[in-house]
Parts: sequence; C-alpha cells; structure tokens
Amino acid sequence: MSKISEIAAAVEGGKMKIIEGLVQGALDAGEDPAAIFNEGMIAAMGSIGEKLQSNEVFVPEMIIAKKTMEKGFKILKPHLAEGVVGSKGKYIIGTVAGDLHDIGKNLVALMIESAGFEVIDLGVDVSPGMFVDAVKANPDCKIVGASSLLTTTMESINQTVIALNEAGLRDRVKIMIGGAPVTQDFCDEIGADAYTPDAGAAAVKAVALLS
Ligand code: B1M
Repeated sequence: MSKISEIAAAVEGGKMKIIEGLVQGALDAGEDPAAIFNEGMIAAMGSIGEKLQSNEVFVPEMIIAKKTMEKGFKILKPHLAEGVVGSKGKYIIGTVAGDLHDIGKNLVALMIESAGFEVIDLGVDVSPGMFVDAVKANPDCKIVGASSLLTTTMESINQTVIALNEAGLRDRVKIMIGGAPVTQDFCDEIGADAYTPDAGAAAVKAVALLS
C-alpha cells in the first residue's frame, strides 16, 4: 500500500492515533502535499460520504473520519501553505440559518484554504445578517460561500443573497453556493454567482471567479 493510500485508509477508518505519523512519514518521504490532501484526505472523505449514503457506515464513523482528517491536516497545512495561504484574499463561508450540517462545509473550507484564500469560517446556523456583518468587517473579502444540506434551509441561501444585495455589497463580493439539495437551477433562480457540487470544484471555481 502506498503512503497516500495508507493515509486515505486511516482517515476513512478514523485512526486518530496514527494519522499524524502517517502524514509526517509521507512528507518525509517526499510525497507531494497536494496529493496527500487530494488523493489521501479528500478522496477518503468522499468515499465515506458515499458509504454513508448506502448505510455501510453511520454518522459517528463519518464524524470520527472528519476529526482524523483535521488532525492530519494540521501536520500537512504548513506544507500546503508555503507562500500560498491568504494570497488570493479572504473567503467568508458558513452553513446558512437553521442548518447545523458542517462536514461538507468544512471540507469546502479546507479546499478553499489550500487554493490560497484566507478562510473566515462563520460556522453553522449563520443568519443573512451575520454574513452581511462579516463582509462589512472584512473589506478585502472577495467571495462568500453559503452551504445548505436541508431542502428547508435552501431558502436561507436565497435570503442571504437578498441581504447582501440590499446591503449594497454585491459589487465587491461574489456568492458561491452548494450542499446536497442545491442545484445550478436554484443558483440561477436566486442570482448567486456560482454553484459547485463538491469541495474540489468549489476551490477551482473560487480561483476562476477572481479572474
Ligand atoms: Co442530517 N440530514 N439532519 N444530520 N444528515 C441529511 C442532510 C438528510 C439528507 C438525511 C436523510 O434524510 N436522508 C436529511 C435532509 C433531507 C432534506 O432536507 N432533503 C437530513 C435531516 C432531515 C436532518 C435533521 C432534520 C434530522 C432530524 O433531526 N429530524 C437534522 C437537522 C439539523 C439541522 O441542521 N437543523 C439533521 C441532523 C444531522 C446530524 C447533526 C445528526 C448530522 C450533522 C453532523 C454535522 O454536520 N456536524 C447529520 C448528517 C451527518 C447527515 C448526513 C447523514 C450526512 C451529511 C454529510 O455530512 N455528508 C445526510 C445524509 C447524507 O448525505 N447521506 C443528512 C458528507 C459530506 C462530505 O457531504 O455535506 O453533501 P455534503 O458536502 C459535500 C457537497 O454537498 C458539497 O461539497 C461537500 C464535499 O464534497 N458542498 C458544497 C457542501 N457545501 C458546499 C458549499 C459550496 C460548494 C459545495 O459552496 C459554498
């Protein structure tokens, strides 16, 4: 098994005690930090997400996998960050009002950070007003990301777009949206700038939105 496959297996299996050593070992062996992140960590979270859908694993396993990834990411981050983190400006992200799901949003935040943004994570249950206040407090913020996992909280994304419009902030921030029930049609309907289906695509799109 390659070092990156070992990391993927450890993340998926929630092996919190060994993940730091595995990541450090892979770095010491000269593995590409971006490959460790994408092929080891993000791929493992995608795999466990699919298993969750098919009831092969359950929420506690998913949460332990996420914590394992975050522990490994702390070792990896300085290597991913070299000269890159923050250089593309600030990205404010949150899970919208009424919604407490944060696993996918956190993956998006990690990918956005690794793409060179300084991420300001507002957490979960973020009201439209909290998004507006955060953008006002960060004049160098270029993009706002809103995540929703419930059909019932998709309307909170719409309200967030309306609030940012009404606050006169749309000329300086783009709005990206995502989450399992969200679609491109919904994005077009509410006038957000971009919808992406997963964390990897979100990072690519965020960079593209700047040009
Ligand atoms: Co909830 N839950 N949940 N839940 N939960 C779902 C979403 C659900 C589909 C389960 C089901 O019924 N089959 C269902 C929603 C139904 C619907 O509205 N269509 C549901 C429900 C109903 C609920 C409650 C209402 C249950 C209840 O209490 N009766 C409740 C709501 C609480 C609330 O939010 N107010 C609830 C609670 C919970 C837990 C707290 C137990 C837990 C959340 C833990 C946490 O996040 N810290 C939980 C979980 C884990 C799930 C499932 C099982 C897994 C979600 C997940 O983490 N997926 C989910 C069913 C499922 O998906 N199989 C379910 C893995 C994650 C990596 O994927 O989040 O989709 P995802 O993120 C992806 C993409 O969507 C995308 O990129 C990510 C990574 O590639 N993405 C973005 C996400 N945000 C993005 C933003 C972007 C771009 C891409 O740009 C900004």
